[in-house]
Amino acid sequence: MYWQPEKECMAREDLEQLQLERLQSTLYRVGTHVPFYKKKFAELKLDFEDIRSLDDIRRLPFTVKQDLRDNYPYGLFAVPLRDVVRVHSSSGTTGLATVVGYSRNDIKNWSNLVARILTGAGVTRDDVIQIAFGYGLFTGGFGLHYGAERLGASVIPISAGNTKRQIQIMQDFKTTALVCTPSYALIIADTMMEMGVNPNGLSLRYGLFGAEPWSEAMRREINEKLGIRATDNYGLSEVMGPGVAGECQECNGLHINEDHFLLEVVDPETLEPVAPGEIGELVITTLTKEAFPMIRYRTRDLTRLIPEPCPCGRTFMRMQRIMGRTDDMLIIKGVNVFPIQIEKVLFEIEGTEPHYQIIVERKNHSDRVTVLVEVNEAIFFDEMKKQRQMVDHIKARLVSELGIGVDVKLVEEKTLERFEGKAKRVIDKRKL
Ligand code: DLL
Repeated sequence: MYWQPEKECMAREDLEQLQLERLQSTLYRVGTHVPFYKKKFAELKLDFEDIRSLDDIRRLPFTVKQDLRDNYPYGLFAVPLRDVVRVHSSSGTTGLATVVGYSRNDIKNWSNLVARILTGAGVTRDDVIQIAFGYGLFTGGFGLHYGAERLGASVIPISAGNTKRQIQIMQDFKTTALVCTPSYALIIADTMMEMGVNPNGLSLRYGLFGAEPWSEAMRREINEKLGIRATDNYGLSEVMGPGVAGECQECNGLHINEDHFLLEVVDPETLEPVAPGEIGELVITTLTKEAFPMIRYRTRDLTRLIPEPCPCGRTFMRMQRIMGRTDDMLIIKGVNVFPIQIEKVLFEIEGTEPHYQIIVERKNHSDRVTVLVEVNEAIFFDEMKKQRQMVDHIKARLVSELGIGVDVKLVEEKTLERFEGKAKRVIDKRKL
């Protein structure tokens, strides 16, 4: 099932031609209307008419988060505010917020792109979609909302939080699709158990989760606990919000909406393209955005492209689920570790609860990592010996997955902080 089959199943040749035309008009737009780009192009003695092939994109400069901050609030807008119908903002964990804007046309495209992702996941206009992302400056709530309305589904704009009420509404309103972060989906599942609500008695069938990294093991856990089919979707406010890429029902990589975004994967150190299929940092250029175009935005997200065609019939390239952000990568004794690698191990161990936290400290000039993991009551109150065996077991599994040893501490159920939006998995005390 497709939302816009004429686009989603386009021949590659036609797609590339369309991308090039759209890239050229985007460059014209930013080169004439955005002083920041005008100056950068002039410094590089770059005439946007020199960009004659998609590969020529490598001649263009990168844009980074700091550029958005330096031009706060409206410096990178390519249209006058009069033509902006919506503003969103991402707070980020450090520094000044960044502001992004949308023209009426941008909102229309955004809605269609999100409708594609919903359709790809199996959702139709007959579905009842509960949107448990925050509504507000965060792009998750409104982004999914407009897409779901565009699809013609029945939308419940409940926003994030008040978990018991979420479940009550899910029962009463016969919700068929849940939209939120994967970590919040697990909190909803746990709360259901506490309330004695049997998920099999609900109408829930689909879960569309995104906005944070999650592992395949976490998907299995959510699918089992909620009795649904969970799919992953990706996006970021700097280039639009949700709607950049999403999984089809094959659940094997996220199709990138390539007619609106040009993606590159580069080595974060050298900034050169990686070999096809290799892991690197995702760099995104918007191809249709009017109010807030972005040229070669460095996302800091790590993934790899999957060049093989997908059995679903879409010709849009897939990317593997995001491994993590370069900012969240831990370097322990010289080895690179991502939180979802730790998550994968924890989810596979009998007796652990799907809630964990990773503490990083610097002791005696070297980084020390402690993984806190919740365990069920039976284990927590068991004899010391059994607890020690459990810790040793987890440590051994982590060593074989990560290649290095980390400390493990078992904590009682429900003691780690819960998040209704994006979960914060890593507490880096080196930065405090
Ligand atoms: O999180 C947009 C979004 C909302 C996407 C709802 C999907 C669903 P930001 O708040 O700007 O925007 O955060 C963007 O979140 O650079 C990634 O690091 C991370 N992220 C988003 N989706 C995924 C995902 C929204 N599916 C940042 N898997 C991005 C892993 C994700 N990380």
